[in-house]
Amino acid sequence: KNTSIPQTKTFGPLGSIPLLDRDTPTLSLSELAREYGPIYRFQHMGGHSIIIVTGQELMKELEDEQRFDKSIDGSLQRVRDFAGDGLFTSRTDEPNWRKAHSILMPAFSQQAMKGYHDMMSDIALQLVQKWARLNPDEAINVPEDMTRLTLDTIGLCGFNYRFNSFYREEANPFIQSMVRALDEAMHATTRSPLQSKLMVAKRKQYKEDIESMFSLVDKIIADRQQQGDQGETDLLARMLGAADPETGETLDNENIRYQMITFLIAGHETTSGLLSFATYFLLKNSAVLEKARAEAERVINGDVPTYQEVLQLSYVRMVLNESLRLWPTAPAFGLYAKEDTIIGGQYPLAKGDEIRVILPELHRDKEAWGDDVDEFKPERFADPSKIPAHAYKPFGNGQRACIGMQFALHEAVLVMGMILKHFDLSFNGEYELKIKQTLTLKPDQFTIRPKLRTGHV
Ligand code: MNH
Repeated sequence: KNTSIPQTKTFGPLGSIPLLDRDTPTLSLSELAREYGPIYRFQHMGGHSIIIVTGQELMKELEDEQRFDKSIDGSLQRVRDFAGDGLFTSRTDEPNWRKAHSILMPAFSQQAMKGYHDMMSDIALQLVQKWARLNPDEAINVPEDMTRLTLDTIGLCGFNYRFNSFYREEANPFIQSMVRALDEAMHATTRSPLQSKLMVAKRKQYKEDIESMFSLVDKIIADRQQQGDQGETDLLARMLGAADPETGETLDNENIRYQMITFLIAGHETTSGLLSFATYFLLKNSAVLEKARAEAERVINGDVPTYQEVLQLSYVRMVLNESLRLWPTAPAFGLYAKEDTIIGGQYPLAKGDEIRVILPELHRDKEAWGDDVDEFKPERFADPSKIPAHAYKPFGNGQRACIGMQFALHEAVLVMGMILKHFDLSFNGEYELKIKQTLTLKPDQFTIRPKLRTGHV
């Protein structure tokens, strides 16, 4: 027996768009799930609709790559204007997806993190030294400094380029372009094509931003090709040198440009949001903070943890996992049905139907996590065999899951361990969590007062 999928209420030609908060659309979709249940149809403008899924039973089925594949819809289609057929924005059937995937997988393995560890430590130390030299009345804007850290880390590990964000008040011009272009890509999807056409100034800025991103990245590639291999261990060196084991082909320069822009986009906002939320949760949960701090003191011998010590910070890693459960910083991903099918034993889907998995709700499925879903409890991740895998997808799914997961976690554990070892943390006055959404989520205007505990760094 087929049941039709519950449908959100509509407002004439606007579809269900008025139900969305334009600044935090994903949070609105989470709230609608509480009204309509773990699957519902959301009506966009112009008759186009998407199916929202937030429950683990349905997620189990969506994991089947025979029936479902990543979709490049709406805002991702716009991001292609500057990320092209890079890993994140390519369709699985595009030749460069498989090629880049097999060339780059080894560069993101746990083993490969040994090669990035010293570069990650270099940047982490810059953050810690800045915090150690504050005057007593000075506060730190956490998302801003975490963004400095993650951007500089991917710049250095990616292509031996120093954004030097800790030495600037304003964001680097490249990043200003990237953030504006991403913002435009997100907002353009809620405008009609005619509205977008009319915004002449925005379109001009968008074009300029894309050109400025291309020119910086193309120059870095050209410089490297000119100077030749100097023994770099960064991602660029691997992209220029490595061939696809199956075909023997290497990546062309245009695709390398798209991969670099992709790493900058995918690699910095998400990890910085993770570190910011984790800091927030630690401050909110003093027993967790104390346990994590004790681990950092026990495990880390010097000022900076070694590669091995990062692997031993297992409780810190659990804190990050739990933080990604409650506030997954990449909060949704898209799939489409490869053929007509039925999910949940009753809901028919047509070939090509678009699905969005909304993670903050999936991660709060009570059947999977228990009634205390809203509580911050890193202990949920103590035993890997007890993690409900279908209700935990912060890095996406299957072959299209995040290639940078080990990179993000190594970097985040390293810096969190250092912060815990060196500082006492407190809120800067009252703070009530407020979420800011770009393509990713962050705690908005979150400031703290770090106080150096160890003698000096
Ligand atoms: Mn990442 C894909 C989350 C860090 C590079 N990433 C994804 C997806 C999620 C995701 C979810 C799947 C999206 C989709 O299905 O449309 N990523 C994260 C999170 C963090 C993160 C939560 C940090 C925390 N990601 C990183 C880092 C890098 C990176 C760091 C690179 C240095 N991510 C990628 C790339 C893809 C991706 C590249 C696309 C992989 C593919 O489809 O082959």
